[in-house]
Amino acid sequence: MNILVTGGAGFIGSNFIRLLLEGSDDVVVNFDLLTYAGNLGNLAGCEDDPRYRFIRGDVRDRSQVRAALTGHRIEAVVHFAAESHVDRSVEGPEVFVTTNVLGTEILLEESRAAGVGRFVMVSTDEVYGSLGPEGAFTESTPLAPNSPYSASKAAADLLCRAFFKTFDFPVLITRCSNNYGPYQFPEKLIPLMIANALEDKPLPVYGDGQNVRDWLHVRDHCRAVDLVLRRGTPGGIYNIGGCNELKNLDLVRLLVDRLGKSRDLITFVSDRPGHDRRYAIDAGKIMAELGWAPTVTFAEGLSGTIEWYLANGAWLEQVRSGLYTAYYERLYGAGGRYGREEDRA
Ligand code: NAD
Ligand code: TDX
Repeated sequence: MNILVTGGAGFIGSNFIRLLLEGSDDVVVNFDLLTYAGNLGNLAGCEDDPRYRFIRGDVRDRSQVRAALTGHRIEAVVHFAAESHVDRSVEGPEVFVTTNVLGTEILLEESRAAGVGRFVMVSTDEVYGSLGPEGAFTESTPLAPNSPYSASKAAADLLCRAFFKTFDFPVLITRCSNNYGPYQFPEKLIPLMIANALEDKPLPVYGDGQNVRDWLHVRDHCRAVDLVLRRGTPGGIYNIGGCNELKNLDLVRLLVDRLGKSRDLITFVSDRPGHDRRYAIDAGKIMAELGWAPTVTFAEGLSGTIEWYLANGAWLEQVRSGLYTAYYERLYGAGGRYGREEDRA
């Protein structure tokens, strides 16, 4: 197959491209705008593979999307490209609407016109909103997004559903829980805490630190997306999760201990506005229908991830330079949304 992967220079997209190049005969076209989150360094070593091509393009640009689809005779699309960070969507929602909603709509229309035979929408569990202490999201849980990020993902997810219902366009939707692993941008919880701890910088825990996330290794997410791409039922929605719930504070303590740092680095800061309390995924459908199950235990996945960040200081240095520094200061510096209470006083 000729597969267009959007957002392939990001965290999950680059791990997915590596999986495809290692385990299939497919031709892979990576279509990515290279925003602050996109980095061709994430694909180091793939450039020389004759089955891999890169196009710098914007999913909001219809002519670029059309040229990529027709120029490479694309048969399947896996759509990862998005603005993906909740805190940034609190700072500035607009780009989340243009990229995540309009970009998805353009990609759907052009893919349909180009006769694409499979279209995987990489959605998220955040479209379901927040859970109380019991229960888990199933594919029929009503959508109730709480952040501009999750609202934009829900809009994109529903547009995909509409293209299936209205045009019989073969869309497949995945809704996964929190990923971790190599190449994750250090604005997200796990790499941010590792990077700060290595420099003995404060570890900002939002609110009371009791919010719960369900963590899945990125490799297992990618395996699930690959299965849905090849064997999923068109129009189907597939939840993906790790059955691995952790409170943020427990996770941060675990990281600090593994890194041999002091727990005194942990700093409670203001809560994230609209902060979802708990996510938990019922992944029974993909397990029963496609035979998927997580393979990486959290203990081995977290150790491997810590080792990866320790061994890739140059990568960390590079992605944290420039614009990221300004973002970090704006949010976490004195007077910022997540600045320390004592700095604010
Ligand atoms: P990421 O922010 O690391 O990567 C996003 C990529 O999209 C970047 O390479 C960026 O350059 C590219 N991009 C952004 N705007 C673009 C545009 N207009 N045109 C083309 N490319 C553009 O994100 P990620 O964590 O790898 O997430 C990938 C996808 O998976 C997203 O759709 C996200 O909503 C979804 N998801 C993520 C998680 C998670 O835990 N990270 C969980 C479930 C679902
Ligand atoms: O500095 C921090 N302190 C903190 O307490 C950061 C960055 C986060 N947190 C908390 C907020 C969340 O409860 O940690 C938890 C995880 O935060 P993020 O890493 O920002 O992830 P989350 O908001 O849960 O969203 C992620 O999972 C679903 C991805 O970023 C999304 O793209 C995906 O859809």
